[in-house]
Amino acid sequence: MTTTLIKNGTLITASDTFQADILINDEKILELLAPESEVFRLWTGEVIDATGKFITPGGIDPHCHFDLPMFGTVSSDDHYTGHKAAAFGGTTTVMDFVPLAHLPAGEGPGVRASVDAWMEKAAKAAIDYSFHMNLTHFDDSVAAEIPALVEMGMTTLKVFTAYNGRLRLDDGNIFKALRVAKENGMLVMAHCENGDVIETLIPEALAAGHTTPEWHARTRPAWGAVESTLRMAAMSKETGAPVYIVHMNAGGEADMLTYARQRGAPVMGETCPPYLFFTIEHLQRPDGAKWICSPPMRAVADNVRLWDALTHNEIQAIGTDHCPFFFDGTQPIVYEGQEIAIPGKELGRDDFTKIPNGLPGVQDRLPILWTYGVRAGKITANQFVALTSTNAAKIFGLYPRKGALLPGSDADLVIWDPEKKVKYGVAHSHQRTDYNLYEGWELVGYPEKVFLRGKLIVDGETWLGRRGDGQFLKRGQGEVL
Ligand code: DUC
Ligand code: ZN
Ligand code: ZN
Repeated sequence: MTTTLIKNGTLITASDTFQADILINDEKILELLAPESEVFRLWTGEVIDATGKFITPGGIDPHCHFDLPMFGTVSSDDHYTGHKAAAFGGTTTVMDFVPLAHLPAGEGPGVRASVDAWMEKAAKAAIDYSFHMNLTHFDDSVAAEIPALVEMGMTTLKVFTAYNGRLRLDDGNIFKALRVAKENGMLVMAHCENGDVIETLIPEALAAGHTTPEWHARTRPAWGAVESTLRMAAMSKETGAPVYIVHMNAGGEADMLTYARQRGAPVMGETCPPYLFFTIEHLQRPDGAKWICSPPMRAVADNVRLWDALTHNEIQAIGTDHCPFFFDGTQPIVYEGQEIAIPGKELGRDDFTKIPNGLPGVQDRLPILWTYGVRAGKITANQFVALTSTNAAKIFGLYPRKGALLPGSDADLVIWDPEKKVKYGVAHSHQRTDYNLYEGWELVGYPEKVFLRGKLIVDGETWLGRRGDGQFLKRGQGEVL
């Protein structure tokens, strides 16, 4: 049994900021006591002095894609490298999505087989993790396997209103899936774009000779995301099934979310940092492929509206949609002493439809939001904790084990040096790719020590975590916030 005392820190939770000493016993927070309390004055065990430091619960990123095959390649962080990068950025729990395998006829719908295959990939986990199930086809046999997911602790399904003929379910099947989710106490996550409009615009753009990255955004219009968000909210209200809109990118989506919530729809929303900072103009740069993901970057007015929605608590969580690819996957980088190159964005040099969709971000999320959200006065430090940790723990059925600084919670903690200045970028990042979206950005405040269930896994620039130490988290029913 190991016990550690973290003294003199300023604790920041989703609701309060206060001075307290934290006693960690093995994997759990045992006690929070007022500074200089009698018990701790007599303490002879290990002490970490956090004078002048902030302490937050470990970040929870509910939206990642590790080791995901797509576009003839694979997202370049796996369940070890992505977890390690997350930890360096102060995140101690991640969730990623299990693709639903299409098995040959007679071999069942494939839900269990798909989960088993993903469990194997995640055996190298370095932080705690959990899965969502992608519902990319739906019929009675799939519906019959859904209760087994709940037993396995996977209480979330993801549906897509885009990617026709691949990932998309039509509205009728989404409606039926929502009913099944409601019966089983599950949450449905939704990727909202208008698949029919996209599939019309892409061939037209290519036929007109438009092949550059900006056409990725031009063929995936914001209004499609807006109406699809309202469509999902309408089905949520009709069925009573909670819905979580992932990666909200258009300002109008925030309007629709608020409209629906004010009318009692159990719908919640997530945005991701790139949608707060970048626009279609980034796709017009010579290296515009670095910003290609779906849904795409929008306009400054969308950045502004999304920030406003965060300030006013209209959006409940900030995930990353971490799905990195190399910018130039023909050139190796060195990761943990080994050269590695994974085909990436160069696959679409002459055709935007062939550029792998996805961005790095699992490490960047907390430090970028601290400086450019909290220090910039857009969100408070308590909102920062709510949006990046506590709300996700509640929504996804992990609270108060995760996302809290409470006696009995897992001792997942981040000790921040609020004065540390960092010129951020790829050299500072442990994400396994050759670029960073925030290259050269000046940060003030950075995670200094990160604990996973009481174990110090990041100490400054030193990695103390290990492959296989991450635990699969069985989640219960979440809350509608
Ligand atoms: N969007 C991306 O850009 N990549 C992975 C999945 C997604 O929805
Ligand atoms: Zn998506
Ligand atoms: Zn995603």
